[in-house]
Amino acid sequence: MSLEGTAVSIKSMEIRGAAEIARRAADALRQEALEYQGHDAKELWARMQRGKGMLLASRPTAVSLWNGVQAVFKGASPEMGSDVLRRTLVSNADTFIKRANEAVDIIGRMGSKRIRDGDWVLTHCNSKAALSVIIQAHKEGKKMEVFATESRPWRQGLLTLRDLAFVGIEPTLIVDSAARWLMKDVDVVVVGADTICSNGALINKIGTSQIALAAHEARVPFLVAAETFKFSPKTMYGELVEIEERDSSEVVRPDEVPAGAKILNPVFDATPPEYIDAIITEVGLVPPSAAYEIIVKELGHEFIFERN
Ligand code: RUB
Repeated sequence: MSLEGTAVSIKSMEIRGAAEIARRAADALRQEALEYQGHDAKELWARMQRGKGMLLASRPTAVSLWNGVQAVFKGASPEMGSDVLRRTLVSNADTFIKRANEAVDIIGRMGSKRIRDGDWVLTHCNSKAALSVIIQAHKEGKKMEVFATESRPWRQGLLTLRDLAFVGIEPTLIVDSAARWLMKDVDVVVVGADTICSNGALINKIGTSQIALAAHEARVPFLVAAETFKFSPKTMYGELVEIEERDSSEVVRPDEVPAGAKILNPVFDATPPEYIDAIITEVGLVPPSAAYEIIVKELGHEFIFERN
């Protein structure tokens, strides 16, 4: 797929999920570098910067996209000459994609220890990292009742049902508004992350914060499965995370809306750190209060100060 095609597919959500958009963006930049036939480093650089801009403009909320794109450019500059520049970009993209894939498996193995035989597990939306935890527990022979929220309006819950059924788990779908009703019987909630802020707040699919609140009230552990590239260096400098709003037609058909009525469709929300029991990353299970440290240690200063 071309770089333009990747950006369009991320925007339309044909490619979706915070980790997947980051991997596919890194891969698109890798292809762009490989396809460049010339020997002019400045021309290659300009082309890559244009591609970077296009990808970053596709969806605003998940910092994984920004981190993935920055990772491709790490240590690269037009001064290194076109061949070295191309090799650097390609190798950076390969490393990012490999590590991102490995992280999901590590998170699964670590997180599964928090699930006990017989547990009722609730998940929201469709997070590969969260599902890795549940699927690993299933592989270890733990019997679970797994509940997936529908995740209106896009209904990612149906993807979750498919992913779980594929490995032999028989999941149950609930509508989003049934989450608090079910919570009294739930043993653990596991969700993914689009962004984790430096203060430990979680940005994830709309409705996550309501589920976290219900879990907190019912004293049910609320776990977040998140690769370290979901942590946001940008928030260290006080930047607020932009919450994407999508077209109202994702919520209702335009002909269903009476004249004078409006539809609001924010697709992510913020969960305060006090409702999060632990964040399962590929470098360990950490409290939300460790977010600042994760950003500094895992994403590095060079990364943090790259602000464009
Ligand atoms: C997806 C979503 C997921 C996170 C984490 O939203 O909120 O929970 O992206 O997913 P959307 P993963 O469908 O709007 O992209 O663990 O797969 O990165």
